[in-house]
Amino acid sequence: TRSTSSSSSIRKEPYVVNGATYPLDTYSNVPSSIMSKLDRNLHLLPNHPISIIRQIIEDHFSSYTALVPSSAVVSVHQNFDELGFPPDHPGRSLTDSYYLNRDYMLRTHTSAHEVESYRKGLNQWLLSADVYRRDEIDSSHYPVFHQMEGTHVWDHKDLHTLPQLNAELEAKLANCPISIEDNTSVSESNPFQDTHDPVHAQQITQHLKHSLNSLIFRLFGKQATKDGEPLKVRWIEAYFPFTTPSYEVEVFWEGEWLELLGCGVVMQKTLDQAGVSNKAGWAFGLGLERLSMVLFSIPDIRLFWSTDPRFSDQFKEGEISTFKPYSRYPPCYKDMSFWLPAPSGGGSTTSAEHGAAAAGGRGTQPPSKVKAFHENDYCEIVRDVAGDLIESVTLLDDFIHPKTGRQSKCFRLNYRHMDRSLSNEEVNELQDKVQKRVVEEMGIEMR
Ligand code: FA5
Ligand code: MG
Repeated sequence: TRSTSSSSSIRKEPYVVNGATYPLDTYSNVPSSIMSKLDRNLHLLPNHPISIIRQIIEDHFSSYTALVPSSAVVSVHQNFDELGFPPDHPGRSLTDSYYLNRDYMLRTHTSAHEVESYRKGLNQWLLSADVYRRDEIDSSHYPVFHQMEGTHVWDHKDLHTLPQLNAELEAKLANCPISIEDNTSVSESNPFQDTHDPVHAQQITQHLKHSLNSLIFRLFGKQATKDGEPLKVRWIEAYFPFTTPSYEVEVFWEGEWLELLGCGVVMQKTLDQAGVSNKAGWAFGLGLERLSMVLFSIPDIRLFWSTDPRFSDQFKEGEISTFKPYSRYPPCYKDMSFWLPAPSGGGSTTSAEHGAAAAGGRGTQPPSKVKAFHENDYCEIVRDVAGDLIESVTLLDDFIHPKTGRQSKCFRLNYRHMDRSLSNEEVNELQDKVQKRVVEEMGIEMR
């Protein structure tokens, strides 16, 4: 019989984190390569770009309490249930998230700490942490990244101060050289909440937008004009189970729109769970790597994990500087073609985005014996074998045999060492290991 997840066949010992033991079950799917990232804390490392950006944001929102959670392990309840994620939300699936077991997981977003933070009675807080998602492999995706959550809530009796606060923020933004496009509107699909006075909801939304625009101004101020053109930022409508209305903010960078953050007016249900029903306000969650890559011109997300002094010596606390690339060692690619196992229903999806609407039929049930092929499972094995030596995995060919109906795929695995040249023998050895494991664990057949 085949194992029901990609790593339970390999792992025999329960997970131990901060002295707590998490017994394995059919959900357990965190490989040791990921477990080893739990104590890296790049967001707290002095002179690291992720930490520099964190500090600048904390400095900008100086009246907000900066929180750091103790561990990346949260309950499924904290990460999803408490925030109103429906049982069949795609983010919950074993192909998209890391589970220690059916009850505990590695947080997929810093929002997992919203309710406990509101429960502390804080009205303005920031919280930075490492977050974990199973994902594809390329220059902007890594299974561990860092987010910062920020919120500002008010006691209902203090909401009357909002017009004054908004006026102050507007004055500060008056000479902002950034082009901010906002065509969002409040509509049936992105409504105010029934329990909110629409005037207050509007003022909270304004405060959210002004606060984040002023943060963007602070971060991008020096590069506000690129090649004579003002930097372009846009607000778009979004959906999250725990906010409404909801938005995302994107910046136009290197020819495309790059998503920086998600945000919205906090669902009253979320505040009720924390025992602070008398409050209302907003929350955002931003990607610290996304901001750092743009602000420091860092071309590859794996560089953040490098311990090469040619990387780490380039950055200094409080300063946004331009990364000077050092010569990279040559890449080496190998292709792998295989037949997929016969399908058994279940299907596959691709989105781990936390705004995604629920997709049918993919709850937290452990998968059936013959699992549908999912690219994230494949990439995970590649990463477990090759670690940071794998630069990208790209689909070259997807083919269905006209007679047998069997499906085959061909992937190109691009290997590169950050600090030296890889030999062909070394890469062949890695490729062989990957091949062996995917045959054993995914039931596929090499062509
Ligand atoms: C969330 O994670 C929500 N928790 C954000 C939120 C918080 C909404 C509070 C409302 C209120 P999302 O999955 O879109 O949403 O991720 C938020 C940000 O994290 C993205 O905008 C992006 O900057 C960053 N991010 C998401 N996925 C990745 C990834 N694979 N690699 C690097 N950064 C990522
Ligand atoms: Mg998003």
